[in-house]
Amino acid sequence: MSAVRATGSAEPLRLLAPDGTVAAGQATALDDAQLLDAWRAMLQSRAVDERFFSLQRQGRLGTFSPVAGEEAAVVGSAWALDPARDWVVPQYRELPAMLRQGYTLARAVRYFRGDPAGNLMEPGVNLLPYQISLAAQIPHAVGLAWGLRHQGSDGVVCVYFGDGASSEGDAHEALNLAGVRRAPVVFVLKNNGWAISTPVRRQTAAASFAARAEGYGMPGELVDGNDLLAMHDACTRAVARARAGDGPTLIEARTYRMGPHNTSDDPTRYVDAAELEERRAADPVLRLRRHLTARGLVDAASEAELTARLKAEVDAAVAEAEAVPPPGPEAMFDHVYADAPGRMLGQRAAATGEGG
Ligand SMILES: Cc1ncc(C[n+]2csc(CCOP(=O)(O)OP(=O)(O)O)c2C)c(N)n1
Repeated sequence: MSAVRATGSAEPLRLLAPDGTVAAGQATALDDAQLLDAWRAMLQSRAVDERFFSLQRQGRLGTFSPVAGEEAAVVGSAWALDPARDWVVPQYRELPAMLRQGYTLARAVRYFRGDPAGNLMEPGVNLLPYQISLAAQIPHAVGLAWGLRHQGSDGVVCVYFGDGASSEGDAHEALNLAGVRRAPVVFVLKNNGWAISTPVRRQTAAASFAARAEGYGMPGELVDGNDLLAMHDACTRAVARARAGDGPTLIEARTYRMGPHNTSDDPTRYVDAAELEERRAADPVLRLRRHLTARGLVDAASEAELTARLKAEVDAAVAEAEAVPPPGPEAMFDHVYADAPGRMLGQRAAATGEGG
């Protein structure tokens, strides 16, 4: 593990160079099996992005936000958690972290087909559902973490949010409360350069989001979000601190959204083509491939075989989800209130044609 660095350090923590070499004097905390598992998760994410995009174009899936470009930020952080006791609170671009907690691909497909059952977690899956209302998940994460402490658990909550979400009042309130309560939270702010078409320079006048941590009385760390090893290292230290009762950490993962905001977006209208090309060269999958190849852990044949297997798994999950009958209109009203008010019962009756 690298030494704790000062809050507000101007240069992002980097352990894995773009050419795939590890910085001199740094040991890889992830062993070969863990590295290969992280590699599998990153390739799985690419396979899911590709398949879900095409399903949306065929009208078989609703709006979907691809992860492409952010795999190392998501996988590196999630692999620092213990899914048996730690929780993940996602935004909507962190499916690999959700899957590691025990969420299934078939459930994700159901979610994106508009089935509320896609948000049901099996017992023991320490995960909150996708959150579309920006930053609403951040106070939930702090409350969850604070509650875990009251229950005597040493569990840690890892909450994800974007540079856009960081401008919401909820983000400030949650970070402040976590600092005051020393809640065991790892805040992973994925700065991917964009909030739909708003560039990060219009999101903040500050040089880094990590520097905000000081104002909340917690450590902050700026990390190269395209570096699996650096993300894992920073998050491992943050998890250890939180577990030991030393409170929250804010990690800024500096990464890049290589694709569109979602399936309804056309980034060619606002992303400079030269910038995109440059950032695609820093693709986290390419970087990890170089590293694993040099270590003799993967080659073109093993990658092709793994990719084929992952694609088949995605297809099987799609088939499983599509075999479930779609929910009826009553599903819109379930789980909204314990005791639905009269006007909602009236709407339910009108939607389902059950009179009223
Ligand atoms: C409260 C709220 N306001 C606005 C939106 C519309 N909206 C959806 S995604 C998005 C941008 C979010 O950017 P960021 O948090 O950086 O995450 P990213 O999509 O880049 O991963 C906006 C403005 C929303 N979903 N919720």
